Amino acid sequence: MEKFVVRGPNKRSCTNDALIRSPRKKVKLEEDERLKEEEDEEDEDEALAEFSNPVPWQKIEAEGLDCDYAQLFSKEEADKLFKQLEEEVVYSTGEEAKVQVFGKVYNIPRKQATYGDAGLTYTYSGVRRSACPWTPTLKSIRDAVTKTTAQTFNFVLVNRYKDGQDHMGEHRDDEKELDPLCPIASVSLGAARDFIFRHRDARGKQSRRQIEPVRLELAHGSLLLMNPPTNTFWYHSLPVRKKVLLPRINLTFRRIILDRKK
Ligand SMILES: O=C(O)CCC(=O)C(=O)O
Repeated sequence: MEKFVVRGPNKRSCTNDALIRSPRKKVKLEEDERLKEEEDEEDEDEALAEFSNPVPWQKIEAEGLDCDYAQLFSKEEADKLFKQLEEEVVYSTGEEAKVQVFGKVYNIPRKQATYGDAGLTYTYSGVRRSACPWTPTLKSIRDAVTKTTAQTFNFVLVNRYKDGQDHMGEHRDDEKELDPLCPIASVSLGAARDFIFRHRDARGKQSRRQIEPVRLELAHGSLLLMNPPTNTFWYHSLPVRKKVLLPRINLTFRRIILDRKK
């Protein structure tokens, strides 16, 4: 997929330069230039190999919705990552494990943790959260996502669902501190769960329009990219699924703007 390909900067030098030099120097310069061009081509091939699509991507599109979905990790890799995260991630407790919705405080129906670059905070559902330092596994998953997407991330929200009773209500990831140009990269490990997008104009009984929801199943080891402007127009949720008996961990990698005026 072309959008995941990163090409190195165009390093070709200006050919006019050679015209004002002596013929011997000119030949030497041309030789240097040819070697450099060959090197540049090699760099470009490496960049292509590194960032070109290693997995079959599936495009998911609707009005104002632009997502890419792929299997990022094999079953063996995903099993190992899940196990490592179970050992490394420390989830919030007490006040930090609550959210505020329309002024009311609720326990969140899952476990949550936030990791990222030093000093970062992220406020959502009325609660401000600080980033814990990256664990080795979160860092390596972040790097795998960056390698595949050519996007950088400085924060991750970890959600752990003990089984299908744990869930996440409809919301948009549209907080002001998120870089609006950066996709949100969602990595799923563990039990497969349904994930539903609903257009903002098609919610509730009073909805203005009839737009079909978009439903996906997020598989073990998968990566879902929610590209802009998806989070402007579409809410998403992870509904209760009583038949799901196994745990799931979801990581949403985000880019927080560093110098946003408060
Ligand atoms: O667990 C999931 O897949 C949903 C996560 C999510 O919606 C979020 O982190 O905003």
